[in-house]
Amino acid sequence: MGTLAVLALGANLGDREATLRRAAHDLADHPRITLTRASPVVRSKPVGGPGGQGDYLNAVVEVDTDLSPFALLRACQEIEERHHRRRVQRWGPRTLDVDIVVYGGLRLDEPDLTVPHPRAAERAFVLVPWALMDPGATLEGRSVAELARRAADLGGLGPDTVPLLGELPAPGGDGD
Ligand code: PH2
Ligand code: MG
Ligand code: MG
Repeated sequence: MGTLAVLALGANLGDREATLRRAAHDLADHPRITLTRASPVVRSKPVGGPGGQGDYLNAVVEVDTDLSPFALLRACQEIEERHHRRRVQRWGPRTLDVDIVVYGGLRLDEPDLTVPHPRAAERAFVLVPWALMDPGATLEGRSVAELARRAADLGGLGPDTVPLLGELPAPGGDGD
């Protein structure tokens, strides 16, 4: 048993749903990452960034990993690159974004990585799928579901959700 981390996935270019699904499988296939839960996929209006972007699909997953936060970040970036992420413009359209939302109870503020994610507590496109995945989840002592209800972008979320993954494969390894 390593550390439980929550990762946020977003896509607004290309075959968004297929990309999110493949990214979840890529995470699950990583030798040092076990995918423990996955949220449904929600549709969301873009928050911030240049105008004229397409809608996003967003989801979150929970992983169990013995990677350090920076190694987990690197793994997320490798998966983004595999799905043709190009860093052109801050908050610009992207085929895939994979962000670390929380890493256990760690608080970290480094130039390349801040956890908890500095904007997660106010973004319905992270909070809503997270609360759907884990209704009892908390973020720094606050209910994720309650934060979701208060998020300014809540109205930009579509009412429809689709599953990210079917039943998760039982994690391998040597049991508990
Ligand atoms: N990601 C951003 C900026 N804005 N808006 C939505 N709806 N979904 C996102 O994933 C998203 C965003 C920066 O990473
Ligand atoms: Mg992001
Ligand atoms: Mg990112």
